[in-house]
Amino acid sequence: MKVKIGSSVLELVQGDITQQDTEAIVNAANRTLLGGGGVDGAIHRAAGPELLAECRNLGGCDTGDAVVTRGYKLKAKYVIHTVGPVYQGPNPNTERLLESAYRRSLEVALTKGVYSVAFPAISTGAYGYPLGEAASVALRTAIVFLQAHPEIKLVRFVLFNQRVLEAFEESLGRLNPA
Ligand code: AR6
Repeated sequence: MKVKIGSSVLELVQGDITQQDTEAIVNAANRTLLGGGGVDGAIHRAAGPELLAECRNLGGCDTGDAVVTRGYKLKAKYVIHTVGPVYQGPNPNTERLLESAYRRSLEVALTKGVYSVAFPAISTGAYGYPLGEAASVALRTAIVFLQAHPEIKLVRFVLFNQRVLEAFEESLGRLNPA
């Protein structure tokens, strides 16, 4: 599924984020930036040990913030590491932090002149954010950002399985961006 936001494209695909050829991919990391399971583990395995070596020098990342490293063995030139919130029930602060993780990732992409970014569904695995709600925050934030920053030409959400893809498709259908 693909929609135009101004002159940019927002795309939903099922797949593995480590295989993406966008200029940057986003990692759903934890505050230590020292690796973990899920998408974080997959990205570190695919990028090779130099990624962890660079992350060690960054001194961590706050929840809702993002930092950038090189992509090493990945096709993507950069990895943008962001930290989503752990879900603890419906709470405007949790939602604000998830929104911030997406927005800060895109702001960091702009600082590197990146024009294409692939995201996983941040916080929807180990961090337990309900899929439908996470999809709506993710898509709303990306759409608002693309409307303000046409320099980013492509935002691709890479959803790991059919269930996550369908949640994002339903949410995008409801948002119905012009
Ligand atoms: N490509 C795309 N999506 C993936 C991949 C992949 N290769 N692997 C998993 N997913 P999670 P979180 C999906 O748990 O909830 C880590 O240990 C998965 O199906 O990776 O933000 C970190 O170090 C789910 O929809 O991230 C943190 O400690 C989504 O990615 C913690 O987990 C996010 O699941 C972060 O938890």
